[in-house]
Amino acid sequence: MTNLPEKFESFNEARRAGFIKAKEIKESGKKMVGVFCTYTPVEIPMAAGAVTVGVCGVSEEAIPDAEKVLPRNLCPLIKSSYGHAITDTCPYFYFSDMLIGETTCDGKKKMYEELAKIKPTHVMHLPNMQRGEYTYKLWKEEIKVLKEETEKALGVTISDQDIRDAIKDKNEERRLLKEYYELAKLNPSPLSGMELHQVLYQSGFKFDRADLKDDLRNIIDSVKQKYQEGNCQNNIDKPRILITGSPIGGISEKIITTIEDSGASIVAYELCGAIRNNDSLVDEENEDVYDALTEKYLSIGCSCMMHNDNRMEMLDRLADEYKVDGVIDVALQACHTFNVESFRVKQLMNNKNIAYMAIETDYSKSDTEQLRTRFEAFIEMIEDGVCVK
Ligand code: BJ8
Repeated sequence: MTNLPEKFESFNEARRAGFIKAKEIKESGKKMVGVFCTYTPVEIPMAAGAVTVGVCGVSEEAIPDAEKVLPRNLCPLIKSSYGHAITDTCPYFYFSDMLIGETTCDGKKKMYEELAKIKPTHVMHLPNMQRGEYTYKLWKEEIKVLKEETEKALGVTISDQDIRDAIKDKNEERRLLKEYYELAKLNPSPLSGMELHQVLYQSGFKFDRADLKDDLRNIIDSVKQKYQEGNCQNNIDKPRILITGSPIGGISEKIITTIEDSGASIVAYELCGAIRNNDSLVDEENEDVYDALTEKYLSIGCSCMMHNDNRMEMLDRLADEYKVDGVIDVALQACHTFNVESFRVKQLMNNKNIAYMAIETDYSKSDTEQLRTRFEAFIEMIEDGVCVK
């Protein structure tokens, strides 16, 4: 990476460095809770004094082992997560005292059944829709059940004040992450797509909460200062791209680097771990902490939800705010919900006259050159003023 503040390095290495930190955390007597999804109200395990960590698999190495149990034509994220779990090759899974799953997609639901055989696993019953009083009550009740299950699993008591403190703490992180990714609204963006992605993704592996916030503050200030000094790697002519769809932690190199090598500037990720879960805060003023958490988490716009208007509204808004020229919609192999929903995203972008392309891929590198050809053609057409539909 070019002209980066030194602090970037600590983010680039956070996931790897976190392996050792995780061991230290466990040795200090703290609990660790593994989570898979943005719908998980992490404030509950945080309120229990636990460290939360994402345990979604991001490499293909463990997939052959997973395929001894799971079908081959399943999402790579699910196979990788399960494969690392059964081969003891994910330290975060290994150190987790408890896993929290959720009834999002079918593949993950069935994987949780298998994971529960090797690790204490609580699965939250997430409604399939976001509308209606019954749905709201169900999810609120589920958050209360999660609190009780976490207390039992970790041997602690969680008070409302503990949850309130965790809400405040997590909101502070969300505000900083948002301030960071919103730097890419500048034209040209001061950040490369990989810098944008790495800080968002790797933040989840910085376990010291105060250090994380300090590092984010420093990196934001440092990027701003360099930009004001005229130090920017992008130029104003690069097409501005928004990435949306399935999580890209396992395909970041293949997607981000290949797109930017093709001459574009990635300015926004409507993805989990990025804008999708950090755009809105939990209401700190709400006297009922469970209501506050229910409102926040139930509004997340993932394709697992029926009538997923929230994602469309967010995409519509982001496309304008980030002055996007093109949208690349990424579905992981066999991710039916994002694949099906791509038609709706395409219609939305067509109506806005924004270039759109959809791809489906997995964790292997075998399609990198094929994707490169497609990205190059897409970006060239944007540069030529053609709205790709
Ligand atoms: S809130 S995106 S983290 S469910 S595992 S759905 S890619 S087939 S991860 Fe997700 Fe929560 Fe939604 Fe976000 Fe598709 Fe694969 Fe399922 Fe996946």
